[in-house]
Amino acid sequence: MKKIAVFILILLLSAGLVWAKDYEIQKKAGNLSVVVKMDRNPAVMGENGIIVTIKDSTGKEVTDAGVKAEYSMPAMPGMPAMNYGSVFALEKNTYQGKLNFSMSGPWNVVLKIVRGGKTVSTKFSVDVQ
Ligand SMILES: [Cu+2]
Repeated sequence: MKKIAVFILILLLSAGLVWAKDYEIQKKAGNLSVVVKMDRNPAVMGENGIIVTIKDSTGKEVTDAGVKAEYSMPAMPGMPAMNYGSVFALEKNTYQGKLNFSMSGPWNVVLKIVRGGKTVSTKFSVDVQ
């Protein structure tokens, strides 16, 4: 009986590992579709890799944009507001950057996409562990 219980426990644990997903969200910025992936889930203090895929309204990948993130944590007791920026680099049809979180807690991320002189943006929040 004990062996079966241990076996089921191992099964549940390994299934949990398989199911643990990367951080991934889908957003709209203007008429662009944006998929944001982060290499840490949950996000951690220090560097977190972020990969952004952008598609236009016809579903074609956008590779002629300038992409940057502005990320901030609002002021809290004993801590002034913190604001940082990160410029992304185009790599394999995706935009890749790093977010360096200096504190755990909720951060706001604004993704700005500049294309043909027009800027669109989208926001999301990240809970840093
Ligand atoms: Cu803080």
